[in-house]
Amino acid sequence: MIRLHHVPLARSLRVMWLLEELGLDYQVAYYSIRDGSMRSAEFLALSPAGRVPVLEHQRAVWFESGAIVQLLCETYPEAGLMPALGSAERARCLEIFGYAETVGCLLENLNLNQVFLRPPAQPAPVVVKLLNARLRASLAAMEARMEEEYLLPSGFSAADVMFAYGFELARYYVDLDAYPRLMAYWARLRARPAYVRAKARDGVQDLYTQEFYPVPEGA
Ligand SMILES: N[C@@H](CCC(=O)N[C@@H](CS)C(=O)NCC(=O)O)C(=O)O
Repeated sequence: MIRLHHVPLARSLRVMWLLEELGLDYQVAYYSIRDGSMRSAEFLALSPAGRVPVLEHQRAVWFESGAIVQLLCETYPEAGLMPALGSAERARCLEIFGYAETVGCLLENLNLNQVFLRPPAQPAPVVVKLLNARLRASLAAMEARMEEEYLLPSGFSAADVMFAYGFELARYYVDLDAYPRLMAYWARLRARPAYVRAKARDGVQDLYTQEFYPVPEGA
């Protein structure tokens, strides 16, 4: 039995996409960040910080998207979605796993300021401006390195699943046309049948109510 605990458009989409790439059967338990369902005692027993993703995999329970992605790749090595232990590409792959969360944390902080704060709380314009600049710099660095079709020279891998999720979300905060190589890369990834299947199961997101969140005036 495999069950993914998932919020539409959250980091659990990384795991959903990988499960589809691996061709595994899985159930999905859907949550919302807004309705309190992730603060239930039952969910907190699975996820100490009350976050998604959580993956129940046979008798194991795994949290943290990067760890889950790595564990799945190691459990199903025949899919070849992570380079061999000790190889130079493995090092690059793990760097990208971490980098994906550098981007993920910037997005999370932008979300807190721009999406989740409710009046009378107000976003801090200077903080949003700084987060936005850091996000643009993180993407620009990847744009500069994007020389191959995928992030690893050997081809599509779990590193793409980890990083591309954040690139997809960054569109709410930055103009992605500033990164033409990443845009072409993202178009290749979006066309993958496994990604299309994952999006079909993702569900309807209730996080973003605008197409774009500019840096507030006066920053
Ligand atoms: N580093 C963790 C972060 C997990 C995380 O923050 N998930 C968000 C959704 S993208 C969440 O569950 N947020 C719930 C909340 O903030 O209450 C991972 O990669 O799994």
